Amino acid sequence: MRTQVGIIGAGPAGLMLARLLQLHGIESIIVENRSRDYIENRIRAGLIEHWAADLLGDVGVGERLRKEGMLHWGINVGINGNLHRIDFKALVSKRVTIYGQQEVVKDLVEQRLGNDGPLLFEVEDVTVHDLKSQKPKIRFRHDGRPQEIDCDFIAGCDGFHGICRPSIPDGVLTVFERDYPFGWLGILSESPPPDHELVYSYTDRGFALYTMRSPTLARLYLQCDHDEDIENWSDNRIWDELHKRLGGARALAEGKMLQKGITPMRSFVVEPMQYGRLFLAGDSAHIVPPTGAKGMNLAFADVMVLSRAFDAFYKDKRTDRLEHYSTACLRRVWYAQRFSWWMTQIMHRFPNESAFDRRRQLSDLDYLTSSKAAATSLAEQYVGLPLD
Ligand code: FAS
Ligand code: PHB
Repeated sequence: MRTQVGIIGAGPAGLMLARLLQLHGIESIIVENRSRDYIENRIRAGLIEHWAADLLGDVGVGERLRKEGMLHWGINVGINGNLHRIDFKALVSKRVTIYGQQEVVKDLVEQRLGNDGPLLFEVEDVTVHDLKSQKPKIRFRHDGRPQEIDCDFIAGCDGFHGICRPSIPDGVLTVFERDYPFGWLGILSESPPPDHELVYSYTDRGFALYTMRSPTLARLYLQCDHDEDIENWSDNRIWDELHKRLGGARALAEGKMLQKGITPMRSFVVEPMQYGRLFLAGDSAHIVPPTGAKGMNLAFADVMVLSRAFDAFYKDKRTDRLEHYSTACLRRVWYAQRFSWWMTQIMHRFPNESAFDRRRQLSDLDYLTSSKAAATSLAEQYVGLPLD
């Protein structure tokens, strides 16, 4: 097979890149090692920044988002049961949209297959080759048969555990990382969320986040130990802790738990985000703790930069944007890293924190919820900084 851009991974990054390239008249083939059913039911992010929701509309996959997505013009920050609302409309005239990542994936897959865009599911043994040549290759097995795609470029959109980043020779990439001494125990429950907007709750018992997928489907998270075993958490114990960490600020309805799991918390960035004709985008190049809800949005920002660079190459034979790809992306990546780290350290209890740090953290929360300037800073970053 031959194409202009070979894309590895059908997550938000890979699918959005393929759509943007299609709109620029650039060919691509997506190879994905999971089934369609698996990727369309994988529960992950749920919050879409202002510009990213507009982008989904602009590329023609905004219809269901407009009908089913929930526009939020603010969030609540709870401090031991006292809720303080951060009013995005008043502070930055922008909103966020609550719409499950798997719904975004479903819409993009439907658009792709609906337009006969090549998308191969359940491929195996994917490898990349000749990355420093003018004709890099993707090799894999599909339906048991060895296959090869000749490309001009390869986009590594295969997530944190993919094969693209590890395919770059040792010594080329610089890794920046931080692990956090806790994780998030997340549940999906057939019950109404405690508030029509998100509640980020700091309590002496630890952090909790009360979000949703619909007015009758709550998505709830609890800070837990990083090496926690989900077996130790019965449904009753989870509900009991979720009530306690709401601190009576709102009533919390219980319901049937449809899914529960633990997500580790890490900050991770590799520089540069390219090697020869291999370009990394999304989680394959960077991971943020979900506290700032930046994961999926950063993936979209990367492929906006990458698709424009490919367009400049094919339309005007320009290579400057391709050469500048990493630098262009990394400024926003580090903004998101800083914001996600800051949201994480201000909202969570850290084991072995000093008495000084405890007081400083409470003062940080007090300043955030009583200073218009501090609230505006959070708001502008939370709704999504404008794309350069
Ligand atoms: P993805 O990981 O989404 O997609 C990569 C794709 O590549 C996958 O479909 C994978 O199957 C495929 N792939 C992997 N290896 C391959 C190979 N060798 N060959 C072919 N295909 C391959 N963000 C938030 O903002 N809020 C959240 O609540 C949140 N929850 C999360 C929970 C979990 C468990 C995880 C892992 C992430 C979560 N995130 C959350 C972050 C998440 O939204 C990511 O940022 C987002 O999925 C990144 O999109 P992609 O870069 O496309 O990577
Ligand atoms: C979610 O809805 O899953 C969600 C929202 C905000 C976050 C993290 C997760 O910060």
